[in-house]
Amino acid sequence: MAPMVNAAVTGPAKDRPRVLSGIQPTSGSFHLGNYLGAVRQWVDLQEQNDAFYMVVDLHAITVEQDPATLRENTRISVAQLLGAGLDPERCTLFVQSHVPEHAQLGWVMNCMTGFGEAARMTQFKDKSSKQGSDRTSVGLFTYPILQIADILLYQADAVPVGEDQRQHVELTRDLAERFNTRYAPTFTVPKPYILKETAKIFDLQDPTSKMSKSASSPKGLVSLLDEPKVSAKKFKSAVTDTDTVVSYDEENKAGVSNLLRIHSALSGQSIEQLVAHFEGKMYGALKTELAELFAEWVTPFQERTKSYLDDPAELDRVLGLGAEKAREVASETLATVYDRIGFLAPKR
Ligand code: ATP
Ligand code: LTN
Repeated sequence: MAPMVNAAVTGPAKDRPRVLSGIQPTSGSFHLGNYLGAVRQWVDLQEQNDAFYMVVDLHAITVEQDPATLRENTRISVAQLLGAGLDPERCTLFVQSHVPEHAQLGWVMNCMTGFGEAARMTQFKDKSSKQGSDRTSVGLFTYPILQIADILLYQADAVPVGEDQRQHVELTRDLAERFNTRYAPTFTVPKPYILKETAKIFDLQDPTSKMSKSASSPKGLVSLLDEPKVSAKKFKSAVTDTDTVVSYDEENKAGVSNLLRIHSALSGQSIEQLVAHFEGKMYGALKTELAELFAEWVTPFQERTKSYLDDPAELDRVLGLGAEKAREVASETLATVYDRIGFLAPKR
C-alpha cells in the first residue's frame, strides 16, 4: 500500500481542523505588526478550529534575557492575547515551557535536519548578522527546529503567522514529510496561514523594514501598550514621500501604502475606498484619521489586558488548564515518535 504521507495517525481523532501558533515574550508589549499579522487571525480562527496558541518562552531565551523581565513579559503576553480576544473556552492557551514535550521533540527534529538546511533560514542570518557571531547562540541557530516541534506535536493543519515565518513553516512541512517517509505516517503536514493584506506591516520610520520588537529605534514601532497619545505622534510623524497625493503604490510610495494597509485592516474599508475617501486631501488627513482609528481600537484592548494583569490567579488558572490540554495531545504524539524511532519504552 502507498504511504499516506499527509495522514496523521497519532492523537485523538480531530473533529475540526487544528491550528497552532506562537508568539515570543521578548518585549513588554506586542506591536501593531504582531496584532495585524498574526494575533487577529488567531482570534478569528478559534471560532471554527481546534486552536492551540502559546507564548514561546523557550524561543525567547535564544537571545539574552533577564529572568524577572522574562517572567513579567510572559504574563503580559498572555494578558494581551486575552485582551485581543482569545477565549480560553474556545482555544487552548498555554506557555511553551509548561509542556516539556516541545524540548523533547525539538531534539529529535534537530537530529533530522541538515546543517545546511538550517543555515538557509533567513531570519537566523538577519538576526545573527545584527548581533555578531560571538553573541549568537547555537539556540538561535536551531530556533526554527524547535518551532517545527511546536507545530508537529499538535498535528496542526494550519499555522497563522506573518510573512517572515513562511520559510519556517515550509521547513516544517519538509521535516514532517521526511519523518513520515522514513518511519511511518505520523505527522500532519501543516500549511502556513498568511493573509496577504497584513502579512508584513512596515516600520513607520523605515517603510522598507518590517515593524519589529527588536527594531533599532522605537520611533517607527507602534506598541500596543503605549499611551494612545504616544502612538498618535508616531502615526503623525510617519515617513512618507515628497508627493502629496494619497495613492497606493508599494514601490514608490512605501510609507503611504503601509499607512493605507493599516487603515484598511483597522477600518474594514478597501484600499480603493480609502483612496477615493482621501482624494483632494493631504497625507496629514490620512495620518490623523489613522491615529484616531487606532486609539478607538487600542483603548478597550488596553483596558481588557489590564484587567487580566490585575488578576494573576485567573491568569494562572487559564495557563494551568491550557498546559494540561496541550500535554494531552503533545504527550501522545511524542510517545508515538519515540516508538517509531526505536527508543526502548521504559518499564513502569
Ligand atoms: P522580532 O522582530 O524581534 O523577531 P517579532 O516582532 O517578529 O519579533 P514574534 O514574536 O517573532 O515578534 O512574532 C509574532 C508573530 O507576529 C509572528 O507570526 C510574526 O510573523 C508576526 N509579525 C511580526 N512582525 C510582523 C510584521 N511587521 N507584520 C506582520 N506580522 C508580523
Ligand atoms: N518563530 C515564531 C514564533 C513561534 C511560532 C511557533 C509560530 C515559535 N513557535 C510555532 C508559529 C508556530 C515567530 O514569530 N518569530
